[in-house]
This record gives sequence, structure tokens and C-alpha cells, in this order.
Amino acid sequence: MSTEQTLILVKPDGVARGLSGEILRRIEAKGYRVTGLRMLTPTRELLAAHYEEHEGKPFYEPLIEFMSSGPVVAVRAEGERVIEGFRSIAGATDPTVAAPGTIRGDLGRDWGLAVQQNLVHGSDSTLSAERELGLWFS
Ligand code: DAT
Ligand code: MG
Repeated sequence: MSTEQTLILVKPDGVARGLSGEILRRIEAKGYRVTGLRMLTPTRELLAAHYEEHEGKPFYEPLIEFMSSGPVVAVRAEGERVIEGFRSIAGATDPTVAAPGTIRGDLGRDWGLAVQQNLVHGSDSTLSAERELGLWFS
């Protein structure tokens, strides 16, 4: 009915663990189309804009630190309801309780750190998808 685009990030933990291919595989196996792909180590400026909603939260600094610690893979994916659909295959934010079958549930766990290293980011609404795609794929 309405084709959407979303921003997906394979976070530094996912890239470092060699899981980029597996995560891209799951996106494509679900039937979504990858329409943009880039690898970069994000600046703090880019991450501050990306995570502006979390500024001031206790995990904010560790989050920026972690996300700028190495390369990420930024993915623009397209499909019907892809925003909701990718959040569903990503699983819950906390990888310890993310359902088996999801990316975070199958491949992630708690590493005892101040920030949850949970392998992927996915936009959570049409508004944030538009905003985030503008930041990462301008
Ligand atoms: P999501 O990535 O599922 O959209 P979010 O937007 O609420 O979750 O948070 C952004 C990231 O910040 C999340 O992927 C991991 C980290 N984070 C969120 N809540 C946290 C918490 N309570 N403790 C540690 N890290 C957290
Ligand atoms: Mg979020």
C-alpha cells in the first residue's frame, strides 16, 4: 500500500564480530530491498544529531562513545511497512530478553557494559526514518 524506507545501522559490535553479512542476509531474506549501503566510522557530530532524543540519559555518553568506536554499516532498506518490519526482526532493545529468532535475540547478549551493545539500529517511525536517512544518506 505505501512503500517506506528506513535507516538500518549495523553497529560497531556487529561489524567487529563479522555479522554484517548475516544481518544483511536477514534483511533481504525477509524480502526488503537494500537501496543504499555505506561503511563509515561516524563522527560524534553525526551521532549527536542521530541520537538527539537520548541526550541527557545515563547511557547517552557511553552510547556515543561506543557508536564512534569503529566502522558501522549504514543501510537504506525499502518495502511495505519496512520500518515496523525491521524493528520486528531486530528484536527488543535489550538483547538478553530479545526473542529468539530476532537479530538481537539470536546474536546478541549482555556484555556487562554501561550501554547495550545490541548489533543494530532501526528507525522507529516514518518521521525518524526520514530524519535519519537525511543524516546518513544526504
Ligand atoms: P532502540 O535501539 O531499540 O530503538 P532506544 O532508541 O531506546 O532503543 O535506545 C538507543 C540505544 O541506546 C539502544 O539501542 C541501546 C542504548 N540503550 C537504550 N536504553 C538503554 C539502557 N537502559 N541501558 C543501556 N543502554 C541503553
Ligand atoms: Mg531507537
